[in-house]
Amino acid sequence: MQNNQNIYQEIVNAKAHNRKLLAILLDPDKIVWEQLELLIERIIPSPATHVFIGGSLVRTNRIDELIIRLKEKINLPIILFPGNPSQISKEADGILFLSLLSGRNPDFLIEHQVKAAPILIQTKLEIIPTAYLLIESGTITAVEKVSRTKPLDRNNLDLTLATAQAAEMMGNKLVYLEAGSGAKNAVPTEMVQLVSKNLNIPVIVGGGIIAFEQINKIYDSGADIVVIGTAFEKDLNFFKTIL
Ligand code: 1GP
Repeated sequence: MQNNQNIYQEIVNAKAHNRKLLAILLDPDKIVWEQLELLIERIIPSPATHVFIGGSLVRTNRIDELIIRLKEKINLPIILFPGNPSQISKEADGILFLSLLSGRNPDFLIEHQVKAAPILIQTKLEIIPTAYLLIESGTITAVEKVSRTKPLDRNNLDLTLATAQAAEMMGNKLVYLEAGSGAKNAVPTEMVQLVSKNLNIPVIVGGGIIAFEQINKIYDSGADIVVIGTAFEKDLNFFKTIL
């Protein structure tokens, strides 16, 4: 399988050519192992350009195994999207090295990162510093509970923009606007538009995106990567249907 040495550069190139990217998010705890072959068969013809692996809390110790199985058949970069350092796997190609900048909990601003650094230094993972901004979405999400942080007000565009701008100035290479897995309301398109327009770094948008039109609207608003988790998890034919 391909050796993904330059995941971030590929994302930047895609942005430069207005080529939109799509990540399928797999939560290792929610994998139905008996259906893994089917899951893989559905990912291969899908429009996915990346596979993200992670969750707010992951209990299984089968992350390595999952990635090895995926890599046997899927020729896409596999990127960790971890809720904490226990979800690091050397089998992946890269990691979103997240800072939860919408919140003020030091564990998610620096503590987890300090714990992760000595582990990551021993891997070949491509490390992509990513500002993670949780946006209020109508209900309390798992990220909010686990991180014990408040999301940004979905109507406060100025504060979200200032947070995203600070994230870029701090050297983050991506901004992830997150409504939360299974969110009732996705990130507002006006917010995506404002942040994308004012930043140079690529913007990822995820949480509560369940329809084809919604994906297109978010791309049209300037998002570079859309993340689909729950919709595909609930219906392995999701991409078949929307195509
Ligand atoms: C969650 O943004 C991702 O971290 C994906 O959300 O599960 O709602 O697609 P969904």
